[in-house]
Amino acid sequence: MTDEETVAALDEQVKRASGKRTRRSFLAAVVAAAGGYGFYRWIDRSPGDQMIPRPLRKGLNVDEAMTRGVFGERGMTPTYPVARAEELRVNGVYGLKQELIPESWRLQLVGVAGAKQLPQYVDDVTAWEYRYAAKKDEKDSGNHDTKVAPQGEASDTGVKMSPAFEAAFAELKKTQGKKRPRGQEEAGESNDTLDAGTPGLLLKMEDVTRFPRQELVTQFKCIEGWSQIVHWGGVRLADLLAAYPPEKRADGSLPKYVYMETPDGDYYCGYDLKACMHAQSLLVTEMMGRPLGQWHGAPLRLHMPIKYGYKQIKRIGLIAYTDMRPDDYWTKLGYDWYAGL
Ligand SMILES: Nc1nc2c(c(=O)[nH]1)N[C@H]1C(S)=C(S)[C@@H](COP(=O)(O)O)O[C@H]1N2
Ligand SMILES: [Mo]
Repeated sequence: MTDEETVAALDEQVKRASGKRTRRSFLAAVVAAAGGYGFYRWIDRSPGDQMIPRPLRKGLNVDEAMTRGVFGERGMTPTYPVARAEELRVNGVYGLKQELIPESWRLQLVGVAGAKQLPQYVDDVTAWEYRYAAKKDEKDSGNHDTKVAPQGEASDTGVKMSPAFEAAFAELKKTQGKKRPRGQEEAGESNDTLDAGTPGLLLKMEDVTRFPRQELVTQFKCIEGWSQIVHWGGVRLADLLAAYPPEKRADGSLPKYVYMETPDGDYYCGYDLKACMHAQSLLVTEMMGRPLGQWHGAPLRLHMPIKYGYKQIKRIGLIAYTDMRPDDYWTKLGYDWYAGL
């Protein structure tokens, strides 16, 4: 999509906010998808590498260029009957290790056009204080096994520390007040953590769930090699972004990226704006017909079936538009940023 097309898509999403998707638009999508697939097969069967448009080859690996060039983040993921859906395992709990008090949740939105005129505007979104339940059990603190949901917080107490570390930690706590330092996991702090004093919106859950409710039964794929069919419920990320569109740059174009992170900044993901505008990219509040559980990312997580699981951030605290390719937890540790399927 060009920037103009993305703007048009955002406009289109606003018009559709009534929730009425016409049969014709669905048909057009089917025809477009089928056409895309035919074209893909044609390229697939073609000899040599000449079929890949030259600009796409630059700096990109062939797989990514093919997917981007042919589908342009628009290809639709297959969907399944609800009966085939199963309980999703819990995998990866970075950013979830403290138990968030649901009432203290807000969605920070940064880079929105005309934000100052909106009732949810605040001068400093980073000043919002997420509250966490008191620790119940310290015995699993420091457990970084991503397969196991920890019992308590990875805490600053109950862990044996060297005197030198203890002194350094005490110093850190003094400078940071009572706030837990951000980026407590292997990949460390994000390069895109907001500076104090960043203005933006603080949305409540009702600002998110006011969009047409969507259900989707799709395959969730983790790069570790497993996949599961899951029943999701929520709203389209595109609907939220269309309602709070990004500020345009000086030349009238839109920022290319979206950045998200957990309230504690321990887990973070970067996306192309186009991937976020995909009709199957969902802000999830329900799984398997029930409210989303803590370990699956309550109160709000992302499901983006055109990407691997590691892009499907749980417990979203911040969504920010940005011009520069945002930092990404697993990319920092060597995984592909694009992560397309
Ligand atoms: N906050 C957060 N989100 C996350 C992760 C994580 O560790 N923390 N792991 C990712 C990975 S690698 C996967 S496979 C999925 C797993 O989602 P699930 O636990 O609901 O199955 O969450 C993704 N989102
Ligand atoms: Mo994963």
